[in-house]
Amino acid sequence: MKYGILKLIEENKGNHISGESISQLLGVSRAAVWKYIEELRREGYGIEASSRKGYRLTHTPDVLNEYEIGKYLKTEALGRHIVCFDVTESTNDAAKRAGAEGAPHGTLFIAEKQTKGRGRLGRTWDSGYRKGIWMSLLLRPSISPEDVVVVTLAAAVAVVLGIRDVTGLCCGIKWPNDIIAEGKKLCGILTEMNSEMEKVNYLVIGAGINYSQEDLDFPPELRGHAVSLMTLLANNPVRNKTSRSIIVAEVLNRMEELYNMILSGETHRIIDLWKEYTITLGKRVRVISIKDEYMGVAMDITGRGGLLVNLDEGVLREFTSGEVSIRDLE
Ligand code: BT5
Repeated sequence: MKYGILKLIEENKGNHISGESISQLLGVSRAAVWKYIEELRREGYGIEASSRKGYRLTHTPDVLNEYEIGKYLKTEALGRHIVCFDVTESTNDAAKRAGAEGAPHGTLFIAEKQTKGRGRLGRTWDSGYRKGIWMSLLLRPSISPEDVVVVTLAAAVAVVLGIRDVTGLCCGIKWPNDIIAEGKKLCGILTEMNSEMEKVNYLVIGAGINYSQEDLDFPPELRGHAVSLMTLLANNPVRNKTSRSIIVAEVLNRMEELYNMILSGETHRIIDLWKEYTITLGKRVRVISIKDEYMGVAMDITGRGGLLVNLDEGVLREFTSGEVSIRDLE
């Protein structure tokens, strides 16, 4: 109801709409309309109220909610249920809990701040209040567990394409799924799954996209290594037309296209797109696996998303997990 009222006010584009009209159109009391307007103002919407003329929208804040994201969504399933938190520990944890409780395929969990944002292997993900897009998507794909890595690759491609669609900015993908711009990390992706031997019960794809941090907003150890979208768009007029909601929606729009390709057996198209945007292939890399460290040249990505490296000792080896550092970026 709250966003129904907002929609009516917004549709009047700069004109006033009376409380009476809203209450008649939506079938709620005028007192209720007033209460919802107050809630919207607390969320940051500028709504002017005049006793004679009614309400007028004067400012839309950069908040993440189902209404703002929904304006730009073209999907059928992804993001059609959205759970928004002001503060939560980790949206991946929220998505996993909901996954276990039967939440529908495509549900999006998104937070203004995470207090325990996670990276891979227990690392932390810095997730400051309203500074980024901290989101997790719950998927229920009918694929086998070994194909999950392709969904992760698709998520990286979706972030790159979504950002490019909105801003024109071209980012690169560092294997397996870091999004890099100007040599710094703009986004990280954490995929977690609940599966049986043959079957995935649900998959959670978490993405953290830095949006408005200045260098000093990052903890000291990340400065110079992390970057935000607004920093990348400094002096670019697109900056003022971009919002976190648009980016979220466009990433989901792209993700649904790619996800449908996977379901229809076209995983090679995901791999091809991933290769088009990667900055890893053809570079000298150091691969750090759980046990060892290797040096070589990254040659290719395999059909199941592994990285094929021509090691210095002359052997070709596939890595399916591990850390890669690209010598040129070090
Ligand atoms: C990742 O891990 O890059 C996956 C990050 C996923 C974060 C999202 S946010 C929504 C969802 N909910 C969660 O709890 N997580 C997901 P990894 O490859 O392990 O990289 C982690 C490393 O990136 C850290 O050890 C830092 O060095 C660095 N890092 C931490 N915060 C960062 C940030 N905001 N921007 C850039 N780098 C960061």
